[in-house]
Amino acid sequence: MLTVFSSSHRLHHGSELKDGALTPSFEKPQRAETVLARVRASGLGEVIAEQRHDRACYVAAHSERYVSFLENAWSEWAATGKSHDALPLVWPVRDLASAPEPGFIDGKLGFYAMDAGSPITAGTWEAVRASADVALTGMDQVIAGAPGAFALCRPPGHHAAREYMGGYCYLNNAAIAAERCLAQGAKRVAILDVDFHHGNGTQNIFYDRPDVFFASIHGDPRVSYPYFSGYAEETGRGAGEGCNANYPLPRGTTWSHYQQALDHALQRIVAWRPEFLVISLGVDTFEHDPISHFLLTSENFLRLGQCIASSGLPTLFVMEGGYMVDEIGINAVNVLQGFEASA
Ligand code: SP5
Ligand code: ZN
Repeated sequence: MLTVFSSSHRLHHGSELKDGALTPSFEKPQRAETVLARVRASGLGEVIAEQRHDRACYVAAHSERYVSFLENAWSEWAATGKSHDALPLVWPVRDLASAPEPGFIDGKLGFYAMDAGSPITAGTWEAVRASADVALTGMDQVIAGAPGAFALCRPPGHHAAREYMGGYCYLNNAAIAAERCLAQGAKRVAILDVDFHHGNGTQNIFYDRPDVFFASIHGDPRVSYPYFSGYAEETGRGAGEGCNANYPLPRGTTWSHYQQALDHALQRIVAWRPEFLVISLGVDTFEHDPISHFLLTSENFLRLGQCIASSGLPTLFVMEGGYMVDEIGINAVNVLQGFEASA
């Protein structure tokens, strides 16, 4: 299987507000380097660089003003004399939600963010754009006929909604890849999100769309980030009703229970008859992940890849979360090797 990778991810490394203190982000450059090293050591296949894609490919999944915000945020922040990471400090909650876009960077940061976990640094935009290009380049390979491809994206994307960043995510790489399929002529694309956290951004982007089916298996939002979405009752809206499927699972979930949700999600996807499948591949479901609460083993990730292959669909794997850096490479590549072994 081909892997797409961009060294530009190294330009993004920042801080997050965790347990009330500013600390180095769990989402760090070493994550992608460890996965790349495992891809090479395992002989998975060729590694290629990303191809630059048009800005319109990002705007397909996001609003114009949000992409402009991401492009300009660092320079607007730096113009106020600051050199440390930009993080939001005020948000337009409930009754303030219809406020217009502020004209000053401190207000814009809260307007376009869901949390204080997504810092903007000097190199963030270049890394973010390259990460979306990695997903687009991988998707182009699958559209051209590859049965599978791996987009080794960093930063991740699935918490990024049409108009806000969050959870270490800025552009939604999986959503941008799905939009690419549709722009190239596909009629139906499915996205399956197996990251520990609900893919709220992907759900947001496609919630009223009949041409993209979104399924997510994740920690129950009653007790797990992002807390405000991921309930089973969220099934889509309007023309998109029935095209969104959430599988919230309790803390401590092991493979036997996880696999039941996975089989159900894959059955629904296959029955919906998509032309392509995008996997939001987080491996923070691992038993030793430092910020998550499922108990999958490294061996279980091989099984996960086998189950995905059973759908028989051309599949793009898009890297999302996974914070146990020692094993992130083994676990991510196990999914890909499990897929290849039974594809
Ligand atoms: C892409 C992705 O996986 N994003 C995850 C973002 C999670 N951010 C907040 C996690 C808060 C967990 N609290 C940590 C407590 C550790 N003791
Ligand atoms: Zn996650």
